[in-house]
Amino acid sequence: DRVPLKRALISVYDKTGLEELAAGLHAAGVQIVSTGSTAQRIAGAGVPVTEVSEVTGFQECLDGRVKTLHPMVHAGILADRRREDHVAQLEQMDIQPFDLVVVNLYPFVDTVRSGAGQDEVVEQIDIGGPSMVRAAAKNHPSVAVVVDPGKYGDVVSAAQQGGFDLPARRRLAALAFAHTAAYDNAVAAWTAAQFEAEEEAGAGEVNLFPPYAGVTLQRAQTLRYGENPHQSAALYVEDGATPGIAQAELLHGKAMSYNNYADADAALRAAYDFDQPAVAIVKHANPCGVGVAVESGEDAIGEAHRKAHDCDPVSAFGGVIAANREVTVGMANTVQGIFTEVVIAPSFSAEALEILSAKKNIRLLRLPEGFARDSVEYKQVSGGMLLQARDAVDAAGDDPETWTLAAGPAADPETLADLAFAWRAVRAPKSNAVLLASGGATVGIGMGQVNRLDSCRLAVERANTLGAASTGAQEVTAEITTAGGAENVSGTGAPERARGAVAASDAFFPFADGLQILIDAGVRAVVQPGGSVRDEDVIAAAEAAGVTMYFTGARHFFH
Ligand code: 93A
Repeated sequence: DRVPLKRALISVYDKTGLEELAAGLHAAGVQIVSTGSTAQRIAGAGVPVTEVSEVTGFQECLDGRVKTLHPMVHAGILADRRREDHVAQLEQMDIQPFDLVVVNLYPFVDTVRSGAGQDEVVEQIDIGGPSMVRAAAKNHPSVAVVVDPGKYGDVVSAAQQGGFDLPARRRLAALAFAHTAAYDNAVAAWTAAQFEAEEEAGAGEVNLFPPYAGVTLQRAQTLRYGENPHQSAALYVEDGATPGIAQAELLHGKAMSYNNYADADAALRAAYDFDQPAVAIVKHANPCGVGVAVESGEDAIGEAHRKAHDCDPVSAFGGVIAANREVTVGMANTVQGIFTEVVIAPSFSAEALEILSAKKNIRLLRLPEGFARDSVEYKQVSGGMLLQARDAVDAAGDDPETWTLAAGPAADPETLADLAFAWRAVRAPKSNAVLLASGGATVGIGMGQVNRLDSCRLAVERANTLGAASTGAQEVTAEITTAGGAENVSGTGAPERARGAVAASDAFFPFADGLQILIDAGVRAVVQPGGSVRDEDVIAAAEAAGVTMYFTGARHFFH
């Protein structure tokens, strides 16, 4: 059931690997027909090629809008060679069949993402390309279709070996249909978005062009199981997406689990909010410690890690650690003494990699080149999905220079630096989030509570019961974990770290009671959005205690 490759039609926007493909096909005796700049490139490589206009007897026209849309091309692709009547008709009309179609499409999605105007985007809606791809995919009993330059090696091998067999042609056809479907989905989504933007004045500002539209999702990995062992799960990657955790490379350790991926992504969210060397340790999608280096020495990232760890050594047991700088020997030496699930970072020094690789159960993950967060976030809801522009610490009000002093004396530079740190860090824990910080480190995080009062209590309690009698606390953790549970355990002899710390709240205090808990615990300065109807009560409580309080005017819920 192989169809020998005698005549190929090649029309590609992305010219990657084109010369090698053409040379390989030619050497295997395949005749090549091609369009404008594709043909030029092939001829330039010294490979004989026939212009498609020679085949159609018709010049490309309308600035290339009509190049291959012609019966000499489409009958050549669509004739079912198993049918005598089709073969006879081709002969009658003097049309030669194609056995291979290699096409990739105009870069529609990339053009949208580049911020191009409507006319420019419209010009990038490929019509002739998808027509050839769909025709060839439909006629896969007679024709092989290739849309992915990554497959050119297979094409040349097939040409040398008498063509693709039927199962291979069927697989190629399925990929081709998925490709044109995703492409048209992107075109439809963009067209609708233009329409909506024009209807709702001002809505055009945020381009919510769905990141999944026009993107072919490929199954990259079957995961052992999902959030729980009875759930099946897989990792999919987006072709051409901003490189992220899905493209990270596992340098050491067992395969990543579903929860590892989710937690590592949450840790990256926290660590990459900072310009300085920063580390975040995550458990169950929430940070249990965030630290930044104040000194810019050789082991700055090690300093950031130690600070993050000392926030809550109990919870850091079995944690997922993200660093926004190369992992150094200093950091590796500390981490190797702590049971850790995953370390993810842009790189690892050779020695750090050696030290950490000695541990069998740790997973070491290197971020891809050009790692960045997607500009749009999406979340499944039953029956659909929610889309939003990504939250970042770039809202009006996030810059401390724009904060309003609402109560107490203005902060000295050191306090202000701690407040700025706390404000960045409080974006990472799930709402309601209240976070205590000191010296570039979190010292108590209250998160995920259904009221802000409980988040305040939790932050204070953690600051005062966990932490940096840190070796002691680690020993306690190890004992308890062997006994079967590490949660809700107090370290012994921990210092009262709430006293003198600063606090940040991800949204305003609806009443003065939450703030009062922080004040009673000795917190010296607070930053919060402000904007509650009871702001006056909240301000009065801060004033009465002589506590500094800034309003940002921005909030950072994270659900
Ligand atoms: O403008 S089109 O929609 N009209 C066509 O007839 C047509 N034929 C091929 N676009 C068309 N193509 C596309 O041109 C292909 O999908 C490919 O992306 C590109 C290759 O053109 P060139 O060889 O001139 O670079």
